[in-house]
Amino acid sequence: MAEPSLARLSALFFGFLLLLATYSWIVDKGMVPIPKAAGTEYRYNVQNKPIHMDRINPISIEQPEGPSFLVEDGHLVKWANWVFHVKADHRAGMIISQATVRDSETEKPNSRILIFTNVERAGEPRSVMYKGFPSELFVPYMDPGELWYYKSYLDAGEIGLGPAAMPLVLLNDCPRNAYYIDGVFASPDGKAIVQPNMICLFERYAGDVSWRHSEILIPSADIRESRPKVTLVARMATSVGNYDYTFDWEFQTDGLIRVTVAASGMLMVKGTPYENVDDLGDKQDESGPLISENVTGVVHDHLITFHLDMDIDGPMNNSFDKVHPEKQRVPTGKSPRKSYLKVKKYVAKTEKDAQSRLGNPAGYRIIPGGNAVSLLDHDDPPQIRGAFSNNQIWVTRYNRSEQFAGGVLVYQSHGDDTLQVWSDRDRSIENNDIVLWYTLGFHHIPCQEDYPVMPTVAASFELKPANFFESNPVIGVAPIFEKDLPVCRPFASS
Ligand SMILES: *[C@@H]1O[C@H](CO)[C@@H](O)[C@H](O)[C@H]1NC(C)=O
Ligand SMILES: *[C@@H]1O[C@H](CO)[C@@H](O)[C@H](O)[C@H]1NC(C)=O
Ligand SMILES: *[C@@H]1O[C@H](CO)[C@@H](O)[C@H](O)[C@H]1NC(C)=O
Ligand SMILES: [Cu+2]
Repeated sequence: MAEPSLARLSALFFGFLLLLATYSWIVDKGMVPIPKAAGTEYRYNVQNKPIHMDRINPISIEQPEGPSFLVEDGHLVKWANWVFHVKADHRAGMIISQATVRDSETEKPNSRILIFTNVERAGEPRSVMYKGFPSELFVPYMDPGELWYYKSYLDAGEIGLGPAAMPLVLLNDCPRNAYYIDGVFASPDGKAIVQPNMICLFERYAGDVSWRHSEILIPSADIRESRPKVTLVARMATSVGNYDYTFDWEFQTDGLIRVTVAASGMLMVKGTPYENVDDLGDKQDESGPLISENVTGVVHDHLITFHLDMDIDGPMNNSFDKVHPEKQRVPTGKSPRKSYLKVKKYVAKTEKDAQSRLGNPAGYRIIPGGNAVSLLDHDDPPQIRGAFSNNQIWVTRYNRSEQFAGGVLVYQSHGDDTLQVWSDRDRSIENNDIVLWYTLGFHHIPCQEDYPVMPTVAASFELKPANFFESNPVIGVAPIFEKDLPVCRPFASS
């Protein structure tokens, strides 16, 4: 038997390297029919669609005395009882930071300051959120086939929501009363580039009610109080390839912050030999429904994980409470009632304790809205990289290196620097500087109406004061009267 020579060993070694280097190949699965382009035009100036509905007249809201917000130094926004900082960011698109809300009941001697119109405002600004932004946007496609299995995107880290944000479309992306802010980014050669009109700020009045009460028990008093709900919205829209996402941060005078993500744009589609579901017979197209002739809309998820560094009354001594409403049985004979709901509360001590689907912290509650949890197996490679979507809610100890839920460097990452990994360290989060992470999302099962461009689908969550104020903070706000507004009468009532 010949001794294995060094030459043979090195040949083996380099052969192995060669094997690694050739671990890529071209796959030809035959011809896929290219669908016809008919009916895919969506530009207003080019398409020629018959109009099938009555015209909606141009619409905007009136602000006869101008907007009620101020933008100082290009970024500091002051409106009603809120002050916050807004900036364009390469990776997160838009970051809201240092949000404080003024509370009239925490007034200390000499705390009155002059803001805006030289009118004294009572109370102290109280810290609510140090920093909030979409930290990652995970879009795994559900086609395990050879040509599609790798399609699972981490849009914030791989592409950047900032540079993909084109200028907003005036009057259509934001209403006429909007104020625009430019984004400034570094280009690959290090030069600054300006993205004009990337963020808009506007006051929204959608005809809703902020609070109301009519006194029915004392009819002689004729008490009927109601206030219109006016909010302030900071918005940006990003076009990450085929998809468009609009991000809204909406501030209410009652202390609530609503975050909404709205998805529109184009589906990522796949060619198929089928023109009609009848052609499929007993077969089912594994990857998604037929949405047009020879076009399959591949099923996928959109999961957006927000980094919410809540600093309720300052960075320190924040905790996360989980509040469980639980059904209780009344012991027989104790009451005519048989059951009632009891709220059980417990403080999450460590990071693993706070890995829950729902939770209500003291001070501010997180109120989930439309959401979806990833249904991929935890050991599936895309899910290891997107492991921050394993839970809907996480709470971690503040660490300045842990900003982006998929890790600092996500391009071709293996998932060793995700929120799941950080949370598994199980650090103490009670009475600490903590960060809340919330995942909002959609399972997207395409349908014909999503083609050629899909109508906007939105999901949101709310950060709502809970025992933060002493009482309803908007009681003191004045109602509006006809004399405050320009003459405007509905046609039907004139
Ligand atoms: C769909 O594909 C078939 C081939 O499988 C082709 O004959 C047909 O023309 C295609 N139809 C359209 C509308 O592209
Ligand atoms: C935080 O809590 C500790 C006790 O847990 C207390 O000693 C400290 O004063 C608190 N700090 C603040 C800023 O409230
Ligand atoms: C902060 O985060 C980085 C990255 O996850 C980690 O390496 C480091 O150990 C963390 N520090 C603490 C104190 O947890
Ligand atoms: Cu989708």
